[in-house]
Parts: sequence; structure tokens; C-alpha cells
Amino acid sequence: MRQYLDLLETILEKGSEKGDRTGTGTISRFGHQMRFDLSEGFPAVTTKKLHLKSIIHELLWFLAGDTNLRYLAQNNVHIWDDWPYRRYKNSPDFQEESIREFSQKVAEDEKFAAVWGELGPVYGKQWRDFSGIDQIKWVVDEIKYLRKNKESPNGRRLIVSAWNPPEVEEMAKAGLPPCHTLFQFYVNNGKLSCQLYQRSADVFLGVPFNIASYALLTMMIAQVTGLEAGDFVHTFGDVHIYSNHIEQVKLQLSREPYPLPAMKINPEVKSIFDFKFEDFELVGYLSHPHIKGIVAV
Ligand code: UFP
Repeated sequence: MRQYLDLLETILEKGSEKGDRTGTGTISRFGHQMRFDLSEGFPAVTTKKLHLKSIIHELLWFLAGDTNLRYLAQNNVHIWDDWPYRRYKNSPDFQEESIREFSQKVAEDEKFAAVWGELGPVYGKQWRDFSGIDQIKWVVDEIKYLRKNKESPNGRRLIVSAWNPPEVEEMAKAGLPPCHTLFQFYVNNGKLSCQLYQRSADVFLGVPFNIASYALLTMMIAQVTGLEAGDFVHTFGDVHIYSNHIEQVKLQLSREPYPLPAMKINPEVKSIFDFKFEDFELVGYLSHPHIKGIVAV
């Protein structure tokens, strides 16, 4: 997958040093765009191993409108643990648990999860209930409607926004204000394309997940609206490499990418809300080994 390696190279060559909220330090650049033609294969990064299981569970969790860590903890997905753990650690309830013990407690103890696993009005809330609007249901219905009524003026208004200004502060408390801020669908020639605007992007750790997640979402929505998957266009605001990921990035740049795998989705599923973990199969995924990196919290 050249596009991802090109992005890494562009930041190393043209980016400049920039401090950040976490105090880690980054090399950053403002504005970038990648395009993936989903008919050419599933855009899974191959220059390190991608943990697709977490991506699928997280996406199903968003689509379910869930904002509590519990479902993720019960499915052994740990990508959101750092933020609620930090909140718990700074509270009087903290009993010296490790982050894994914290996650286990969230999985097993419903009451504990209700207090410490709640992330606030993050993606799931905004996607399914943005001030009372179910944006996912709306966008799917609108795309279906468009297919039948080609002159519909809403064909350029197929937008889902996770950025809800009055709730941004609340999202920041236990989780993060949305990084994938807004996405738009585009229907043409029987194909469904999607463009994401990502306001802030950790290119080593976050971006491989973000690409796969939105590519998958585009394929799922294409399936339930009877369209082919077109392009996934990934547009960035502050796109950065953390200073403690530089070695990992250079290692990736030294690796030769493998051909892209294919994503198989159970064709029986007809509603965007009916997908299950077992409905997805990544076929032919070859990758270089996993590379460790510390997440900036
Ligand atoms: N980040 C991503 N992708 C995500 C996500 C977070 O790259 O899906 F949730 C990174 C971007 C940034 C940090 O490095 O997390 C968020 O920090 P801030 O809110 O200060 O931009």
C-alpha cells in the first residue's frame, strides 16, 4: 500500500517539529489526502501487522451507538483503555490496578463499568443520536432513496458529523474529542465512495486503523444499499508522527509492501445494524511482523 508509505515519507521530508497536548512532540504537517480504490483490494497496511479484530469490534460498537468500554473489554479490545484508565487513576477509587486489571474489571463488573467504562458522548452517541438524529440510519435511507430518485438534491449532502461542538468538552473528559470528525458519501455510476476528514492523525498507530475502519464501513454501507464500493478518500488536518515513533516508521519504510488482501462480507446481511463479527473475513492478508509503539495519551 504505497499511499500510506508516501504519507510517512512526506511527513519525514516536509513536516516540521511541533509540540502537542500530550507533551511527546511530533513531526507534523497540515493537510494531506490519500485515495484507495476499494475494487483493488482491502487497504490493510502490510508493512506491519494490522489487528483487524479490534477494528471490526470497534466499528460494530460505534454502529450500535454504544459509548461504554464494556463491550470492547469483553471482546478483548484494548484500543480505548488508556483514556478511561487515566481518569480512573486520578480518582479516589483507584486501587493500584494495572491497565489490564482495569479493563478486566470493566468487562466483569457491570456497576464498575457504568461508572468507569463510560466514555461520554463519543462516536457511537454522535453517529446514532446527534441531538436526537440517527445519522447512520438517515444516511443509509437517503442513499437508498437516491438510487430510486436520481434527481434528488440531497446527493451532495450525505454527511455524518461526529463533531458536536456543545459536547466536545464532555467527550474530552473520559475519551477523546472525535479525531475522525466528519465523513461524506458520494454515489455515482453504481458506486459508493466515502471521504473522511480526520482533524488529527497519529500516522504510525492510529491511521492504519482509521483507513481499515472507514474502508470497511464504506463496503458495509455499499452492500446494504445495493451499490459497489468505490473510493475511500482520506483527508487530514494535523497529520503527525510522534517523536517516539520515528524508528518504527523508518523500519516500515524499509519494508516492501505485500499485495492487498480481500475483504469478504457475508452477503446475506441487508441492514447496516445487523452485522456481526463473524460476517467478516479478510482473505489473503500477508504482512510484515507487528511493530510496537507507545500511544500518546
Ligand atoms: N488518533 C488517531 N486516530 C484515531 C484516534 C486518535 O490518529 O482514531 F482516536 C490520534 C491523533 C492524535 C491523538 O495524535 O490521537 C488525539 O489527540 P488530540 O485530541 O490532541 O488531537
